[in-house]
Amino acid sequence: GRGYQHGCIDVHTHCYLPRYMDMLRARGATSDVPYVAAGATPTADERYVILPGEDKDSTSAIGRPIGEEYFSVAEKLRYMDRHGIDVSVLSLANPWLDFLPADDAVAMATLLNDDLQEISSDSSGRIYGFGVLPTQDVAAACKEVERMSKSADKVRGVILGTSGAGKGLDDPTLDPLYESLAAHNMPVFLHPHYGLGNEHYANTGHSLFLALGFPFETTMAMSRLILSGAFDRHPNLKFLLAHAGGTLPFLSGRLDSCVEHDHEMCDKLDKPFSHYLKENCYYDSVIYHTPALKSVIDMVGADKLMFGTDNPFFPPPGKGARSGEEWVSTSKNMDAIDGLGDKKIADDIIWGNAARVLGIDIE
Ligand code: 5CU
Repeated sequence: GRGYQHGCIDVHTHCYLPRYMDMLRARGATSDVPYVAAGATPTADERYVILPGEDKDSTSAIGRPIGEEYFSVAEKLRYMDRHGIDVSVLSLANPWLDFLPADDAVAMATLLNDDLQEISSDSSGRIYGFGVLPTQDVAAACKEVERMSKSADKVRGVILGTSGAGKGLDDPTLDPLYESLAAHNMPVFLHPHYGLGNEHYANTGHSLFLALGFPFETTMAMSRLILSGAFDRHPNLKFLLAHAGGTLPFLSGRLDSCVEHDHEMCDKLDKPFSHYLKENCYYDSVIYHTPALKSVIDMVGADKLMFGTDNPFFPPPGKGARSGEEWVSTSKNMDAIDGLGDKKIADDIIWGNAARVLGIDIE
């Protein structure tokens, strides 16, 4: 182990729960993304085609192999043990329920959140969850928040993409949902899926879509949400931003300046733009680079960063993911935290901040 004082909580770790996998398999290769299709031979892994447009691009059209690391809780625990992770706050991965008709999304959300609560309850404290919401139907999403806050004690927040009810997160239609999440002290784990600037990534496989499109998408969604005044209306609303906040830590000074010099925009907000990045946001550590972590710490303080892995994405090649191999994507994120050279800060990122904010204790 790396000698962390308390243990390790992973706040960015996904699982396509079995019920969701069945739905993806049933969609099959004749449907639009996302879908899961059989492999080329009976013994080959199934293939997962997930990202918008990847089925149309020659460098990504066959998707990626998908195996137990994507959907098995036993495999998740094995991976956690291998990497010294004590607790995982599990979330469904993208694209969640975004592609379903509203009625199907509403029904599926309840079933998946019940699955998540059951898995967590049976895990002896190893697993907690971020629930999923049918944001196509805001009233139903509010009801689901209400229901989870009463009956799903292991669910400590929700994961949201950037589409909201179809018009983005700054859509005023979402106000009742934000109200409800803030009232129930449920943080939103904001995660990208759609990319931004996608016209520039042709013939680059998944690489630039994930490295650039994802963080640009988070940056834009959060910036628009802040400019909409949502955090003035809901000061207790908390967001956990994927991938260390996209590019927000690097751009916060420029955002402050540009907003301040646009009086119409500036007058809409009670506080400077970056105030909300400090008061209403937490950041995961999935950025693989010590200087990037330092820029989050410089912007908002070390008490706002939480360790994440993005497992099961970025696995070792071939069958490595299922044979107990080290995941370099995981150890690199731990190395970046160790590279800060401060044991107290490392302990807070690895354990303390998530434990405090999400109410997690050793069982
Ligand atoms: O590799 C990918 O496509 C992804 C993804 O879809 N979602 C995610 O969280 N990380 C990587």
